Amino acid sequence: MADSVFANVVRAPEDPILGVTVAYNKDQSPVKLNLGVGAYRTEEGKPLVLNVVRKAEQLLVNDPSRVKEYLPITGLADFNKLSAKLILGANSPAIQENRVTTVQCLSGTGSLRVGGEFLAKHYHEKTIYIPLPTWGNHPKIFTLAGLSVKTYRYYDPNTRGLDFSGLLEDLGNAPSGAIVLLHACAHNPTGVDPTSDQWEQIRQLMRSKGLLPFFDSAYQGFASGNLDSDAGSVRMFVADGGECVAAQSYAKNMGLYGERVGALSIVCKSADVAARVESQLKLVIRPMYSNPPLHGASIVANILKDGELYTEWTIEHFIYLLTGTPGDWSHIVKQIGMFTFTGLNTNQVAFMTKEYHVYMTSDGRISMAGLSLKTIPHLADAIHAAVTNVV
Ligand code: PLA
Repeated sequence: MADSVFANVVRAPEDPILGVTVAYNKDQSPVKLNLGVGAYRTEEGKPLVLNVVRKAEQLLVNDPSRVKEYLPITGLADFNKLSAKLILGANSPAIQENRVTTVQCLSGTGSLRVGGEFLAKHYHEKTIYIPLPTWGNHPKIFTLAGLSVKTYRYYDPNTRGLDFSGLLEDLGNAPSGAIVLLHACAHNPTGVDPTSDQWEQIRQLMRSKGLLPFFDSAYQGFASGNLDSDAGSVRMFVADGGECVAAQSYAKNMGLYGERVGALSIVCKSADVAARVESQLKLVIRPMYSNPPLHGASIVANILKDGELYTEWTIEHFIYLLTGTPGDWSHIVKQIGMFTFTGLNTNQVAFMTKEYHVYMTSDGRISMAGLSLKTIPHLADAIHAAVTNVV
């Protein structure tokens, strides 16, 4: 047999986050626990679908007038309008003045990628600053989008809090016009967010240097439990009349992970600019995946536009935020969002996986949403053993 034409393809490593699920799926142990990917689970560790999502889905199924026609390149119009309102606020002047363009994209990741490619093509400064640390996919997304990626200091391991002076110093030294990736709330993986006063100082510094804010909003509702408060950082930057970019994901806050529902909004100075920006976004999207999927966006639109379902969503969502918070380490209580940055090192993580079948990313991040009352003792044992046996 002749060699494969692909014989020189080298094996790539598994993804640092999604690869944890691959390893977990292979484990046969009955006590195994997956705290890798940020996804809500029931007490039994099964994936959780919100009731309100089931209801909205049922409405779609029961409606025979619904067809499977292609969506426009920019996606479902209702979904886009409602998404802009969710992040910018119902009474946002920017929306009223028609100077926001919103396009439906493939969840948060797709929104970041489309936004990145648009900026690489049409924005004058090609450097994007991302926090250190950040979600592991950020540098890959923006590099492949054609931007050059640099970091700014964000987390201080000694205080397990924000390195605010480092952040201000690094953004202060960034070239004017550079793009800055900001986690709108519930920073992943650290769970550390700036206070409103700190956000205000960041805003002033960024505006004074003409730095372009690119918000990643993957956890709206997870930091405070309140959708509006969690969009406060974004709204602060819109209220000053300046421009910004925002990527939204419904993966976590509506539990729509696999439906891949998200939106990219670009807030511009005028309606005329927004229209031209949108025309170029279409040129980015069309050759990439032509147009986005219909089903998930229809679910979101149904929930967001219906008063009753909307209320149900906000309540149901909040209840799941309150499940399982183990440990009494003060940083765990202080850190917010879906994840806890435990401070466990790579060796301790490897030990916990090998000896206790507990799966998490090697940086020590655990997804709190993967825990339940039943599994907390097992995790506590595992952490105790790791901390006492492994340095
Ligand atoms: N932005 C941040 C900060 C994220 O944490 C994630 C997902 C995304 C964007 C993208 O999510 P989406 O494309 O599914 O909308 N982070 C997860 C999953 C939950 C992942 O890595 O893909 C995580 O476990 O970190």
